[in-house]
Amino acid sequence: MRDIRKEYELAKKEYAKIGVDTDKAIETLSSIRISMHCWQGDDVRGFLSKDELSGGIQTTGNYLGRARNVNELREDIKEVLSLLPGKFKLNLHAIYLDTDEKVDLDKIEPKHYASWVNFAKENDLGLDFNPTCFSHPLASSNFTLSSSDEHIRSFWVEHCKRSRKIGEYFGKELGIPCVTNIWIPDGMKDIPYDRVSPRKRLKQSLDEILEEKIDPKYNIDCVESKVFGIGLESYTVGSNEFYLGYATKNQIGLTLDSGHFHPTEMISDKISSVLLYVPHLLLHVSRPVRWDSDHVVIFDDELNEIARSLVRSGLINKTSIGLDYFDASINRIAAWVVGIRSTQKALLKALLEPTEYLNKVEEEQNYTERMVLTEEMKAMPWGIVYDYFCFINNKPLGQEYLSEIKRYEDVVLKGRK
Ligand code: RNT
Ligand code: ZN
Repeated sequence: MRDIRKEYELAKKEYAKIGVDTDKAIETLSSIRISMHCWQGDDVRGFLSKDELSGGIQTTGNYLGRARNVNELREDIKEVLSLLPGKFKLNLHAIYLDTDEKVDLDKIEPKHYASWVNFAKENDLGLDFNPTCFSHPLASSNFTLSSSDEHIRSFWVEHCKRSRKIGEYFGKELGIPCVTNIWIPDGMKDIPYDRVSPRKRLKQSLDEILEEKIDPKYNIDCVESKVFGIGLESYTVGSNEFYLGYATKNQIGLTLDSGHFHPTEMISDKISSVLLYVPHLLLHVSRPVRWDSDHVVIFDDELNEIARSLVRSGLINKTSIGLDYFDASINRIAAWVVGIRSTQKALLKALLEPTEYLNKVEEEQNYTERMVLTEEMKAMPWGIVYDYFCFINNKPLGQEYLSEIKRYEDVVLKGRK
């Protein structure tokens, strides 16, 4: 049997030697609400219609136990939360509305999401929101906010306007700002002739959507770029340059998704640049494997680099951290738990650096000490500090949660045929 308190005391002493306060790192980690994406639980299907997932994104796999309705999804989310230390937000898409009414996306209202607010209150969660501009008959042309068809364009403008109001409602109800993120799939499979007109229309649509001022105390607007989607390989209307310019000019938030750049291009090095120009950053932490494949987030180099960028630059307060992946080939509860715990570990590891000291060392151009320290820090006992964080929150240590996930699979998930 491990004596985790004793292990922690030893780790704490080791960190004290390099001037790091482990208690403080745990306290900071506890204050970061990672946003858990609801769509991992049901392969991005939602409850609006039976329409297939579209828009250039794809879930692969058919592991048993997909949540088929709002109750099952909530049951799963609660199961995940029971295995995680810390506080969270829940990230909803518009298609996860909970109502008996037959409402289309241009008619959604706060009341259709009221039960999620209750759920959030019961489970001490903040809420984030996303208009769903895909998996819908009016998105079948692969043009939404940039459509040349005025009927289609205005439908999506209305949907996005209403989405912001739902975000505002969440923020007011919960006292935690809602981040409302606009991502659209708009683009072309083959080479466009006219690259500018769709972008002009997207700009116009965003101007209309954002016309009503909403207090960022309640709702923070973000826009998410992409390099390409499946079946949309040749042209993406909402490119990085498009949204970086738009967010800077209009002083709204920018979303960086780790899967939305060229395969060797990392988002970690973009954080400190873009936050000089936009007031808020939303990260969609994902894991691209050769393309925007949305694999489960793991404790890899880029995840660590993202966490370091945030912590070292002191920019964590201007950043929201959301997860964005959808793997249907493994137990979905495990997929969530692994991604969230890995993200917490990366943040903690970064919080356990002697940041001020290393900044000074670097300023003095003492690159030898910088190298020695950053290398030696890699083998510091940060894992014990994470275990202790789990321990004081009464949550499973290490892989202990696997047996509970197996039990849940047997008792609950297997019954979902
Ligand atoms: C798609 C974007 C977008 C979606 C979610 C479901 O490439 O990453 O954020 O994954 O909104
Ligand atoms: Zn994303």
